[in-house]
Amino acid sequence: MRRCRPGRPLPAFLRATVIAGALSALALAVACSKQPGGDAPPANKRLVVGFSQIGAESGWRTANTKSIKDEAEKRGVDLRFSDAQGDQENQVRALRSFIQQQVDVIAVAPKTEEGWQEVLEEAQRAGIPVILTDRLVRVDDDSLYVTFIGSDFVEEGRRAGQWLADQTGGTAVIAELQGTPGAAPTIDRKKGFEEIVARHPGMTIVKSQSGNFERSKGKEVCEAFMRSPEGPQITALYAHNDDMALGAIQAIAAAGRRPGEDVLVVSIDGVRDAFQAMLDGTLNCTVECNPLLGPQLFDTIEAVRRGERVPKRILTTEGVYDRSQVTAETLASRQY
Ligand code: GYE
Repeated sequence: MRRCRPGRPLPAFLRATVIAGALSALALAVACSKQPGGDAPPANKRLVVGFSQIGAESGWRTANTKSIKDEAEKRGVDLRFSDAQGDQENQVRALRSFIQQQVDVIAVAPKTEEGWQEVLEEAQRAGIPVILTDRLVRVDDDSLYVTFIGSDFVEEGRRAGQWLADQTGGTAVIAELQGTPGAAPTIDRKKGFEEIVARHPGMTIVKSQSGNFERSKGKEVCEAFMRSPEGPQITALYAHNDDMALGAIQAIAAAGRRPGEDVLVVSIDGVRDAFQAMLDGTLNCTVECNPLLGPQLFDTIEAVRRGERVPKRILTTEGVYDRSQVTAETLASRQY
């Protein structure tokens, strides 16, 4: 269990179960090994992994980077880490550089879904397996990547919507802060949430705009929501991540409304600051999305290097936290 500290029992609702989504396992051994005949590499050769990260836009991302770096160090992996500073073109350049360096495996957290076909083909031609972590891409041929390790973002959106429907008896005037345009979690979290809204005629989304997964942008966009003609009617804010919700909470308060009371706030991630806000009473609910993907990522990379088959989709399961469940102890036990 990745989030349970050894020797320290946690409440049942904190115990996250990591499940390997046993979906269609593809024969990956051939694509995943540069050895003739698919033989595993010599055991004493240090594994070289190139990892392209999106940037540092949120608390989630910072925790994700740390998890991956820590795990690489623990396992003695030579990690070539590249921070794209929020620019997908830098990610494509990083992948090309990893190909040139002939790394053993490439891992990437792709900023948006589109724009990966060509560079993934280049990696495939070079015989370098690519693992998608955190976010999915849209490509013509899914043999261009070995597996996708990450959360079910549609389900997260549904969970946020369901929480709001339950809380309000299906009546809410909603403002939505979307994540980065074109990013898998933005598209999917919107979709899942809208599915639930569509089932409740009393729930309407009156505002929806991107806050780019950033706290400052979330605040700025929410200020505009509050100033708009619909502003005074808004009774709920749904943010695609905690950071934007935390920015929005400031904007709601500045507009003279009580966040958590006059305007219910629900978001996704479950970072420590969100738990603090739930304790303070300004955030109502966070849907967990676990960033601690390092152990799972390197387990998968090592399996690929051994020539083993891995599932095409590796899923993490996560919980939903309502502020009524949150205590100082819950906050203290959060690892991110
Ligand atoms: O929710 C957000 C981050 O891709 C799941 O990206 C990730 C999202 C996460 O910046 O906080």
